[in-house]
Amino acid sequence: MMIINFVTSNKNKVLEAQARLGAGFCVRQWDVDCPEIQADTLEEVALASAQHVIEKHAPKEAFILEDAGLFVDALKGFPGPYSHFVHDTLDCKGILKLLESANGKGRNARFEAVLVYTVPGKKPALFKGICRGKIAESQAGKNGFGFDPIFVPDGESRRFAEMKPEEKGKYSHRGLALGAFANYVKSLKV
Ligand code: ITT
Repeated sequence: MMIINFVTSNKNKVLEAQARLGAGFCVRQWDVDCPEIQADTLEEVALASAQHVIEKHAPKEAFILEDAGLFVDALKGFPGPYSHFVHDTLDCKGILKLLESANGKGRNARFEAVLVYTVPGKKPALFKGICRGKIAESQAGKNGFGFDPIFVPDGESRRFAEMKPEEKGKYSHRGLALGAFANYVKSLKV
């Protein structure tokens, strides 16, 4: 069993990671103070956060952390790396309002996640996951977090918030990044 320290303030991310990685991994939340810088790409934000954790806490164990965001086509990729702030301010309702006159392809969007894996003394490794889909016309569902009540992944008719963590992980940006990470750590062991 491999222990994974996940630096995040978000319990849902830990739940999703455990559901996606399964029994061979034990995901532990490490909720250390980690200010999120504002930058134009998820990669920059995630790497800066990892660097902050290393400098401030000098961890002796490996850890992962992740930065994610929702990119709406009709809004030219907004809110993207600003998703946390926009969720706190506009919330799902605000995104629906911005898309009021959009239909068909105009509601296309994607979630992206960049996961950083840091082993003490080594260069960080990055894994990216992209999940395409669309913004629903209304909110529904109680599961998940953030923009899950308004996002329908391609190939599904349900929103993320209407799925169990295991189901969401099959499609999600986080699930895809975690899958690539799991393959990487497994490949190091053989
Ligand atoms: P961290 O402590 O891990 O940073 P966070 O909730 O701030 O937790 P992010 O900065 O990675 O997470 O994500 C920014 C926002 O993007 C987040 O607040 C959500 O509103 C949204 N988001 C990211 N992943 C999501 C997902 O899987 N489902 C719904 N919304 C998501």
